[in-house]
Amino acid sequence: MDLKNPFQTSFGTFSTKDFFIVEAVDGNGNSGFGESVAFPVPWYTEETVATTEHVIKDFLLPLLFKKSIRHPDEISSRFSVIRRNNMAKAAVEGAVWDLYAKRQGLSLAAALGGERHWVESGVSIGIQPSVSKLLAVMEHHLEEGYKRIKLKIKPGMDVAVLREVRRHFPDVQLMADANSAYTLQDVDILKRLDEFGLTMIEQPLGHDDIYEHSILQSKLETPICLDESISSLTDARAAVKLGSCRVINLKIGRVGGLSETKKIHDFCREKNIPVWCGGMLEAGVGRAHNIAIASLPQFLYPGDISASERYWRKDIITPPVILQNGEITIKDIPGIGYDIDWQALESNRIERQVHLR
Ligand code: OSB
Ligand code: MG
Repeated sequence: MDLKNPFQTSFGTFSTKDFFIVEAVDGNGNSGFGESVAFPVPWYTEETVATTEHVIKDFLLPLLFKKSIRHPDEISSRFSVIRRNNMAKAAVEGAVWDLYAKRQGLSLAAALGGERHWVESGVSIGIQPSVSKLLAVMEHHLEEGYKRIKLKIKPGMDVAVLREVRRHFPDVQLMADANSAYTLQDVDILKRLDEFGLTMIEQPLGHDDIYEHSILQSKLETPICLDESISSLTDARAAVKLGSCRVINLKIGRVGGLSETKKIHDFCREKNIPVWCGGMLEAGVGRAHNIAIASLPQFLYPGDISASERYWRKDIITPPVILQNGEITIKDIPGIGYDIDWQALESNRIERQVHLR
């Protein structure tokens, strides 16, 4: 699917999104849907669209079909013999979770233990060609009602940009995401960000680092939020124990599915670490899964869960995700809460595969 506008991060620019929609079908005419979130190039983490396909087809589906399951929580332990490949695992597990919720007559949010009836929405803004363009984009999204703004930063596009942004928008809930663009050598630059009152700075250092973030956090007032570095409950435990972050961005795909996301959520709740739901430029199915998980109680900051129209001219779900006063309502209907818009899906689909049990 073509993005409305290119999205630029410190590691690269995206203009399209390629993904799989996984449909899990039972014998009674019920269908559950999942969406893969890996990008075509392994810039963010090591997975790609192609590795997702290989791992799902050659390893995960044979494991899933080996014997029956009683609950979707069993899938992540069944898949644990396959190392990592978390986004591939999450796409399959997500489809089964949706199917399970529909069979139970529960919304996916309720099936996951969600308590909220709406989630607060934030927006992530890519690196812009100029500060004036950035201010205009921010203004536009604030008018739409978004409750918090996240700006992508990188060396050379940080202190001066944020100073201008703060001058124009002194009160907005603001944060910055570096996607691993800095090293500990940059500590002086990163300390200068403290004056802007950011709610947090996301993933300043190595994509796989936990230790150096603990050194950096001890030198910053701004809370560090980890994204790329947290791929499991084990990582979350290490990061919290070491003081590497004060907030965690939870992405279902990055940690291998909804069951692992719930475990990290529950651990963070016990440790008083706020979490929020990150985004991977999802189309509607992935977006609906994000909305459902964000209904859990420890999701304490607005997520990167914006309306369908933030990225898509026409989403593949109906109705599209919409914003009301900066919030998204969680629908009390079975499953993900949205129907597939088959016409929209077909107009973007380039292949189809059938795997029978
Ligand atoms: O680091 O959160 C990230 C987009 C692509 C890759 C990584 C990230 C992002 C975003 C956008 O920040 C989140 C979204 O709106 O889906
Ligand atoms: Mg991030």
